[in-house]
Amino acid sequence: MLQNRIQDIMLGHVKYQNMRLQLYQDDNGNVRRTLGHKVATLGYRRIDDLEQDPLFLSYIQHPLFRQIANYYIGEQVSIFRSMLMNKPPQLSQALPWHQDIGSGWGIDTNPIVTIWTALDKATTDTGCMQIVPGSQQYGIINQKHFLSEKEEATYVPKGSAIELEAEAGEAILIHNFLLHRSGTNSTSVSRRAFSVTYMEAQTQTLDTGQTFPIVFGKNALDPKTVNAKANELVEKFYG
Ligand SMILES: O=C(O)CCC(=O)C(=O)O
Repeated sequence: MLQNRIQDIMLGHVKYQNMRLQLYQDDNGNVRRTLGHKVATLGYRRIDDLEQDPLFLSYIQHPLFRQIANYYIGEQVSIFRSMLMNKPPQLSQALPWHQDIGSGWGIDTNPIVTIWTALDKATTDTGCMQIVPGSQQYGIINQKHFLSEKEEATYVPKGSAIELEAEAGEAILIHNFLLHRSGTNSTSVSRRAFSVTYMEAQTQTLDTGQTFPIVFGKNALDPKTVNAKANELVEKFYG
């Protein structure tokens, strides 16, 4: 169902106000961002704000994910992002080694819970995620997002990375400090994944003090009534 729904969203058959989309535009990896759906194509790189879709929201609120979020975070839980990461055939690009930390994203806490779900089979050839096992134990390597070349040599020594291949529908729990990257897709099929970062609901943006959509606890979004995202949350792109 999520495979069909994301296809409908990419093709514009299902639309939401205030959903941010990124198109692959050229071979140099330049992306074009749009607010709201503008182009019908399966070539999107990334689509954010999927919690506005009732089906994706129901998945975000899966009872198992609630247990995980309650255990690591507490009762009141928001999401920093809920996004499609797509590596369509021909168009994909590699994503360099990085950690997903608060300051790099412009927020005042360091989330530690990301749940990444393969919407298609993810293999080495389609550009699955790669990780350095245990690297979350380094803590925050730098206050940005991506590693410098020197940091990469230190923290990702040769032979330390593994490929995280996954079947469609398999979900992977990732600590946000875990070093991860993904390669390119050399096949003729797409590699779509859905990534959601859960965090304490009081988390705010560093510049404007905005909070984020609540998914568990008081005032949590409800798939029956989920509506457009607040303008303030889409005016500037965080993360
Ligand atoms: O799906 C990918 O290729 C990378 C995803 C990622 O970096 C994330 O979910 O934080």
